[in-house]
Amino acid sequence: MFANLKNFDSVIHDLILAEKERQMSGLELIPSENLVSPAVMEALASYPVNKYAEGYPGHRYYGGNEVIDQIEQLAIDRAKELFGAEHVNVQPNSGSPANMAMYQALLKVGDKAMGLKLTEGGHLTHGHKVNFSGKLYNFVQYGVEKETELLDYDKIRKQVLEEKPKLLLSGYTAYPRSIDFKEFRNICDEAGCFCVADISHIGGLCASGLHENPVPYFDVVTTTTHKTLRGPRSAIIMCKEEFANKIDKAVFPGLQGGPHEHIIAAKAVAFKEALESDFKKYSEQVVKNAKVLASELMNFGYRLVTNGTDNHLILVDVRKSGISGSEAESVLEKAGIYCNKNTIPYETGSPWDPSGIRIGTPVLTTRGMKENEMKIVASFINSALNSKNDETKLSKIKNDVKEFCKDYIFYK
Ligand code: DSN
Repeated sequence: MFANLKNFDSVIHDLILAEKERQMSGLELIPSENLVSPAVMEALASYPVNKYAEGYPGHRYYGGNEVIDQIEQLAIDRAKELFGAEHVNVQPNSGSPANMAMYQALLKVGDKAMGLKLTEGGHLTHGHKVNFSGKLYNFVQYGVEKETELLDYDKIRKQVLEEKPKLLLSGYTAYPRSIDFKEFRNICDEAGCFCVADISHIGGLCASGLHENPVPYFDVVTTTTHKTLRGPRSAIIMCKEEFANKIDKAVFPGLQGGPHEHIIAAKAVAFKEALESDFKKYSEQVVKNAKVLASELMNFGYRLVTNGTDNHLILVDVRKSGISGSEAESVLEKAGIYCNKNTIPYETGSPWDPSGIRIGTPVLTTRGMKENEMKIVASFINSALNSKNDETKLSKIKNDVKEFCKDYIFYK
């Protein structure tokens, strides 16, 4: 594989293979990552990469798009079927531009919108002041409850009715519990505002029925395609027909230029995979694995935000175990276990040195691991965190992790 690359640029070739080796010999627990299938990988490195196709199927600013149109239309049709969407735009290059296009379609600069605070599970593009969303729009943030670390829908309703935003955003990046999308729809109906969601993290779970799917009854829903959905690094926007024109115009010409059609082809392949019955089994296993990993960690004495999980992700409050989130991330990395430091609700640290780590099960489940393996993974995590000052022990754990991973090599 990669013979031409090896011949022409052995440095990049070797680095690419070193990254593959890292992925296969360690435990990737970052919940926003996954492993694409070889079929998706092949579509990614393929001929549509060469084509300019500004516009949409049947309406392009360049000639020679008769094949590209078929690829993009298949991606659209499959995404519609997968999520029960009236309209889908498959061109956004990633999650942030998808959200940018959604806001551009529905809001004017300066309009009021509401999203969950970053430190309590929201995303930068959900209104944080350092991000375009917080700079261009008047974002008011809602939070989770201090005691339960859960959303309180009555409080959110009250805040929405007081603030009167033009748009209410739900869907999060670090909320380990199910979201009551029906309740969000009711709140938006009462308040008369746009009802939108960013389901980037739980997209695959929504598609396979493991989480309530807001797409059929929300105004606009964005999702990345590379997390639980297990597709290429990219995004889509789904909406009701009445918003279709505004969304399409916001993506192109409003924000992006030529769509990345090789990635759109890979998205179409991923959607075909997600429409198959195996994907539902995969999603079920993702959730089962997360529940077992969460309960094993609690058995070891770790405090989890909300004391568990309903989805694919777990937030561990590691400060209670005498270590900060950034230290924990780096100690685990030395043991070949990859996670990300993360703020927890009512954070007392900073985003650079927060109290938590965020872990999840999409990658390990793709590699074929099940409940028993999660028990072993929890014990690797616990041993590594307990060996934080012992480089020799951490390097031994890294070797043990590598041995363990040999039975779960996804890319041969
Ligand atoms: N960076 C993604 C995540 O890790 O959740 C969200 O954009």
